[in-house]
Amino acid sequence: MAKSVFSTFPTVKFEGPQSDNALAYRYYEADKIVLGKPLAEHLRFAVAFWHSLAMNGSDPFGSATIERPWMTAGDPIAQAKLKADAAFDLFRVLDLPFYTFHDRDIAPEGGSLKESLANFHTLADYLQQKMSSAKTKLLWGTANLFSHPRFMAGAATNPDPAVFAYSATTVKHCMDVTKALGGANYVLWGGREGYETLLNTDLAHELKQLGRFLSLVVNYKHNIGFTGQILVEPKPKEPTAHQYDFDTATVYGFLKEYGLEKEVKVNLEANHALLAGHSFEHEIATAATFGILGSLDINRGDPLLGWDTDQFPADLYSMALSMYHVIKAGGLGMGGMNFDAKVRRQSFTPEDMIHAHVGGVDLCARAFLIAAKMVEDGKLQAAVDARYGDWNKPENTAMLDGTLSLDQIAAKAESQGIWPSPRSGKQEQLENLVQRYL
Ligand code: XLS
Ligand code: CA
Ligand code: CA
Repeated sequence: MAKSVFSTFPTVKFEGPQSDNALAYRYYEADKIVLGKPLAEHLRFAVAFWHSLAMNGSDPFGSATIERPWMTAGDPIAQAKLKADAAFDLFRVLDLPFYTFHDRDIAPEGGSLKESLANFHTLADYLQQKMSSAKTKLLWGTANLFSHPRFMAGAATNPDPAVFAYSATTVKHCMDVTKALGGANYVLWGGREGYETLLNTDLAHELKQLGRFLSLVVNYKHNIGFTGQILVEPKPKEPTAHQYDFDTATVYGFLKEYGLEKEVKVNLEANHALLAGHSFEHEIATAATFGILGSLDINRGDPLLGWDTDQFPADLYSMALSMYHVIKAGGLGMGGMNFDAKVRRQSFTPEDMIHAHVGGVDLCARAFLIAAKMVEDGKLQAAVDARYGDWNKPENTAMLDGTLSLDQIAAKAESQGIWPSPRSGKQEQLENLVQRYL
C-alpha cells in the first residue's frame, strides 16, 4: 500500500490545556468521565468523507487548490481505494470514533445505474475490510442526490418519476451498505428538494412525493431490520431558493402530516440553523421539545455572508449553549457530532486538515465541559424553574390541564380583579452567569 498524505503525522494525543503542541488535544480527553460516562461517548465525533477527502478547494470564482493523489487522472476504482486508504490514515491520526459518507464520496459514478451501484458496492466492501482493522465506526451513510445534473429539479420531488425511481434505488442501496457497515444512522438531506419558482412547480404534488419517499425509506428500514435512526437534515435554502425541509419546526410539521414523527429524527447543522435565521441552540432545543433530536453536524457559518460556508467551529459561547441544550435533552444517543466542515481554500495542505479537526474537536470538548458545569451547578435551570414556578399552583395548573374553560378562567379573573405586575426576565444577569463558566 502506498503511503498516504497523512502517513507522516503521529496520532494526536491529549496533552492538557497547558500543552504548547499545536497538534495535541488540550480539552478532548476521550476517557475522562463527565456526567457519568466517558467524554468520547457523549460527543461521538465523526470525520466527514466529503469535506476531508473529496473537497478540492474550488469555489464559484476559482479552480481547485487542494491536490491529492486520488484526485488525479487514473483508474477510478483504484483512485477511490487510494482515497479510502488516506481516509483511514486520517482517522488514525485524529483518533476519532466515527466517520460519515455519501455514496459518491467513496465511489465514482459509472456509465449506467448498474455500473454506479457496482462501483459503490465494490468500495463499500473495501471500507468494510478497512474497518475490520481500524477503530473508526460509521456514524451515518447518505446518498448524494444533488450533484449530478439528473437531480437538478430534485430527487424525491422531481417532476420526472424516473428520477424518483432512480433516487429510491440509490437510497435502497445506500441503506443496505450503511447497515452492512454497522452504521448508527441513515441521513437524508434534501439537497435539491425545493424549488426555484412556483411558475413551474406543483408544490402540493412535490410535498406528497417527499412524504411518500420518506415513508418508503422508513418501511424499508423495518423490512431489512436496520436498527439505526433515520434522520432528516433541515436546511432553509441553497441550492434551491425554497427548500422543503426548512428548519426543525417545519420538518416536525411534515413528519406529523405523514405520521412519521416517531420514526424519523433530525440531523441538525449549525450553518443551516444560521441560514434559517436561528441559533444552533434554538434548533437543538426545538428538536428536543418534539423528541426528534437525532444527531449534529458541527460547523459554523459566517453571519456576514448569506451562504453555507461550512467552516470549522470557533465560537465557544454559542457552542457551550448548544452543548448545554444537548445535555438537557438527555444527550445524542445513537447520534453524534459530525464535522461537516471544510478548510478554507488557502488551507490546502494535509496538515491544515489536521489542525482544523484538532481545533474543532477541542472547541466542542471544551464547550461540553463548560456545559456540564452549567448543568451540575443548576443555577441556570433554577432561574428558569423559578420563572415558571407559579404554574405549579393548583389554581394555575387547572388552566393548562383542561379543567377550566375560557369563560371559567375569565369569570375567576374578573371576580378576583387580577392585575399582573411586570416581572424581570433577568437576561443580563443570566448572560453574566454564563460568562462565569467560560
Ligand atoms: C449540505 C449538507 C450535506 C449533508 C449531507 O449543505 O450539509 O453535506 O450534511 O448530505
Ligand atoms: Ca450537513
Ligand atoms: Ca452545510
